[in-house]
Amino acid sequence: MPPIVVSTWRFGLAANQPAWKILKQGGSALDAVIQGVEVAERDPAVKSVGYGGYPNAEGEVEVDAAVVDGRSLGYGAVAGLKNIATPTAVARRVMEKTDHVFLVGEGALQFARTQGFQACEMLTEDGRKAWEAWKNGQTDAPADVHDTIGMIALDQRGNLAAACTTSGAAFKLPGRVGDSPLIGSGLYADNDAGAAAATGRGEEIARTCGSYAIVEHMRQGKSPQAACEAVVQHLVARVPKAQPHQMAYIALDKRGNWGAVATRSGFLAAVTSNAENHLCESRYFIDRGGVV
Ligand code: SD4
Repeated sequence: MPPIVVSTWRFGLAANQPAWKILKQGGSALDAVIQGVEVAERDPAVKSVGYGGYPNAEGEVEVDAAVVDGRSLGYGAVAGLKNIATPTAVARRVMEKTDHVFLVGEGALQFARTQGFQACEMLTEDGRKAWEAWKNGQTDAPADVHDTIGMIALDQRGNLAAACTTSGAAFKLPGRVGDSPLIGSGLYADNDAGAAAATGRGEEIARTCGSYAIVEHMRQGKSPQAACEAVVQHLVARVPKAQPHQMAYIALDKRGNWGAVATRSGFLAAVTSNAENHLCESRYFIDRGGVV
């Protein structure tokens, strides 16, 4: 099977590179997506993922992440995790080393420490300045900072996997969790059908279980592109509050065809395979009153 990796936003292209190296060498889709998203998690310039993400209303960075293994429908997730720069790797340990699928807050941190993850300060100088400006009323919370990375991959054995990792909404209420770590909303993967991941305002995305719905549409025979379109159309029809916001999905079927659709213009999917290594602006809805 020719491998392929697809991820969200401009920085997805750099994140795809270690993932692609693993896939090209015959490694697993699961290893690929976890190594891939770690690039964004460790990058302080990415303000909505991992280290350097914008903090919550109390000035603490809380991150959420999940993985889904399409071979077994294995799922692991963490949310409200503080002081760990690589939450997706912790989510994998939850999946592989515990009898559970989801750990939150202090329990997730304790588990990460027992697994050997180093605790670190996640708030950078830039993050602190942005938080202080917001707290002092000098700026509004950025309504649409879109930096969450979702990554989906197909390996040479035909296995699919998905990862999704975020620091969530800037200056959120402590404890707030969006769609990203929720199976079926932020991500999904099933070797028998396909994989999908989401980015954008989790309060709206979480309502329609869109990643699961996309995979089910592909199972019924829709292309990844048609599956994403159906789900974004359903989202904006059923959740009118979604309309002003940028929300996007990426999808991959079990043969390596991919698709991407967003509610608004400007969404970029990063695609890396033998044939492609580039950013693609996805088709979008709303801005021009329909499918564009
Ligand atoms: C969240 N979906 O926590 C994430 C944020 C995001 O682009 O994707 N921003 O709601």
